[in-house]
Formats: sequence, C-alpha cells, structure tokens
Amino acid sequence: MAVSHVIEDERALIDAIREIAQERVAPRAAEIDHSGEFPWDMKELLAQQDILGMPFPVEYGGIGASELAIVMAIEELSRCCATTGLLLAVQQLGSLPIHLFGTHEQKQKYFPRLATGEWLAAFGLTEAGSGSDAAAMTTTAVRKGDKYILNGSKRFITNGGLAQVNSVFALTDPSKGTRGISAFIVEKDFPGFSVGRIEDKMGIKGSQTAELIFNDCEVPVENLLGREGDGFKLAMMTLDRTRPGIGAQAVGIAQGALDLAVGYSKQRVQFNKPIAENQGIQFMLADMATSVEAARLMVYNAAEMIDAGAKNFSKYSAMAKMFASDAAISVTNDAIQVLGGYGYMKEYPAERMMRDAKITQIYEGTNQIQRLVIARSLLTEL
Ligand code: COS
Repeated sequence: MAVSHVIEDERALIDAIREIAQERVAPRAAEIDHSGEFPWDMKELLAQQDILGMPFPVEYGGIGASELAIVMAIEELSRCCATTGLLLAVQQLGSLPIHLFGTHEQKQKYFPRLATGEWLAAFGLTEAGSGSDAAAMTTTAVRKGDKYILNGSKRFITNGGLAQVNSVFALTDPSKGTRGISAFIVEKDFPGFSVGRIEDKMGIKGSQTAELIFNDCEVPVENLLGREGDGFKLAMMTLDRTRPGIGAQAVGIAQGALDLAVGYSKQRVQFNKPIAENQGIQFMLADMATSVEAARLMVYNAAEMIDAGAKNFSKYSAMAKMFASDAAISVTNDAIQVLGGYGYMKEYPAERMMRDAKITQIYEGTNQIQRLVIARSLLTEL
C-alpha cells in the first residue's frame, strides 16, 4: 500500500480505525444496506472512538487531525461500509464552512458538541433546480432586525433532518449573482425549519438524504458566516477541501471490492483449479489493484497539499475525486465479474459496493464539474 506521511500518532490512530472497521463496522454493512436505516450504532462507535472529532481543532474539543489522516480514516471505514465512512466525511463537510469563516464565538458554540459526535453536521447547498449550477439557487435570506428570515428549500442533503448544525447557503442579494450569496449556521430547531421528503436511494442506503425546508425560518444575525456575499466563495472553498474525502471513500470501496475478488478467486474452483490460476483473472486483479493504488496516491497527495497550505490544490483535489470515483466504479464492476453469478447476488457484498461507488461520481460535484474545475485551472495558470 502507498507510503503515507502521517505522523506516528496518526499512524497509530489509522491502524486502530482499520481494526475497528474490520471487527465492528464490516459485520453491520449488509444489514445497514438492507434496512436503509441510519446506523446510530455506527455513529456512536465513531463518536466514542474520537473519529468524529478528527476534523475539529484541539482547542474546541476535537483532535485536530491532519487532512491526510482524515482521508485515510474515511478510506478505512469505507473499505468495510461506505455509509459509515460517509459519517466522518459529512461531519467535516457540514462544519468546514464554520472552520473556514467562523468566528471564535461560533466555533466555541458549535464545535465541542460536533467533535464529540453529540451533534451531526450537514451542508445545505443543492436545491431542486440548482445542482451543478450552484449559483442558480433560489433560497433567500432577508435581514429583519437581529434576524435573517430564510425562505426556500434544499434538496439531497446528507444527514438532512438528523444534523443539528446545518451550513446553509442563501441569496441575500439576488441582483449580485454569486456575490449575493451568503452562508448561515442553521440549527435544526430554529423556528421555520422543517424536513421534507426523505429520498430512497440506489446506494449508501443507511445515510439519510433529505429535503430541508425554510418557511420564514429565523436565523440570528450572529449565525451569518463571514460577511454577506461571502457564501459562494465559502461553498467553493469548502468543496475544494472535502473532495479528497469523497475520493477516499471511493478508494475504500474499491479496496474492499478488490479484497473480495482476490479472496474469492483463490477459493472458487472451476475446471478443477482455483479461478485465480487463470491468467484472465490474474490480469483483471492486477489492473484493479493498480487503479486502486493510483487513486489512493492522488487522494493522499491532494490531502497533503491541503495540509501544506499549497496554493493550487483545487485542481488536484478535483482530479483525485474524479479519478478515484471512476476507479471505484470500474473496480467494483470487475469485482462482480470475477465473482460471476455470485457477484450479482445480494448474498455477496460486491453489488452493494458498486451501488455505493456510483454516488462518488456524482456528489460534491459531478465528475463533469471536476473536469471543468481542472480545465479552468489549467487554462488560467501562468
Ligand atoms: N475557491 C474560491 N473562490 C472560488 C472558487 C474556489 N474554488 N471557485 C470559484 N470561486 C469564486 C470565483 O473567483 C468568483 O469570484 P468573483 O466573483 O470574486 O470573481 C465566484 O466564485 C464565481 O465563480 P465562477 O464564475 O467560476 O462561478 P460559476 O457559477 O461559473 O460556477 C462551478 C463554478 C461550476 C465550479 C460551481 O458552480 C460548482 O462547483 N458547481 C458544483 C457544485 C457542487 O459541487 N455541488 C455539490 C454540492 S455538495 S453534495
């Protein structure tokens, strides 16, 4: 596996997470997929083990992990259960706007309970008519005295309705385009906040994906993140930093599928010998392993660039997410092929892995949007 540059303490943490994932997360994965229910037990496990505290600074009760350690943790969890890996990824996504633009008071108010896992976080950007075109949002926020009044709705929100803390983006000045978008911390029990439809999905079945509805929702002015008009930039800055985490989820799923295919091919006997003795299977496994490793290196590299404060990491972050998610689809597809008829059956996890992998090509920006980000960066670099 790739050489990584995490410090010794973080190496020990990742090793512990791998063990926890294999012993306690893996046995629950099929059941979580089958029931489609949010895995509160996995949330508790991640909270108790301080895994949900990884993205939060030590001074606010977290463990202040590096981005590299966070992506490695997401990878280890997703190798066993993509829904469980997503718990950590979204805890970071939903809280990163506060991390980036929040005041000390805002961090002090929200981070300690997010770090312990008592509270979950969510990221409210997407709307029914505003997906890839994030600036096409119609949710509005109008200031009235010491409150902003939000009206509109958000769609496909991971942890929607479960998260106490929601980073929500809304138009404060529709005439200014992207510069008229602002970001707010919206608590689940603010007046006027409610949860609409809960989606039935193809994969990551245990993760709750819901609609957030704002009906004259009252948000105190002190919950504005940064200044009015900072919202779009903040959303983009957040996604630049969290896309490697989705890449890591994809790497984890792909590694899980590779492990399964290797194990199966050594045991499955056809024509009086294990199918692994056929070069046709060996070449497939070799290609799968090479894709996983290349994706992993890209994800680790993007995470290390973020940790190092590198200037142009946005392009690498988009490349890592795009490459790793495409690899996850291809590797899980091949894993099903290696398992043959068994791969197609729900008795084996290969088909779940493929369904789980598909979303990594879509959320936090479709892979077409990643290409756009990469190309724009290439064409504007000196
Ligand atoms: N970091 C900081 N600022 C950024 C930025 C980034 N990565 N990307 C854009 N901006 C800024 C631009 O600099 C520009 O600022 P100025 O007004 O000061 O010039 C502003 O944001 C608008 O940028 P741009 O004109 O590029 O916006 P577009 O409407 O063309 O949208 C894309 C750009 C397509 C990249 C954006 O809409 C996007 O990322 N879409 C996908 C959204 C997504 O990932 N959704 C998933 C939701 S979470 S599951």
